[in-house]
Amino acid sequence: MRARILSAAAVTATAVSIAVVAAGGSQAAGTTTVAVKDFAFSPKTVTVRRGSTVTFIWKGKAQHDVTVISGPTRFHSPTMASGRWSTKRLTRKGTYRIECSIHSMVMRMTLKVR
Ligand SMILES: [Cu+2]
Repeated sequence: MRARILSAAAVTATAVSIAVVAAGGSQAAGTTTVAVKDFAFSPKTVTVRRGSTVTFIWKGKAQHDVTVISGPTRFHSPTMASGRWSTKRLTRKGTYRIECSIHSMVMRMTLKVR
């Protein structure tokens, strides 16, 4: 009886950890979202599978952009104060260093494609 209770707890724990991964949006192929706040990207590090896209969602009031400063390919968004912008499908593996070019001292993030 005790073993059955423990195993139910283990199943619950597994379900919770899957939900956490989904909320973090760090692993699944498909679309991952990143918040563009005043003045930080959130999360600061994102890992996606090759072929995924990343959608940036503006949450603050200031103008920001999304600019790759180093990585396998370069891309950048328009400068925006609201709305969302998505990358194309990320087909090249590697580490992309991203910043908001307006607030590059503080707004930086790392996108890993693997
Ligand atoms: Cu900015």
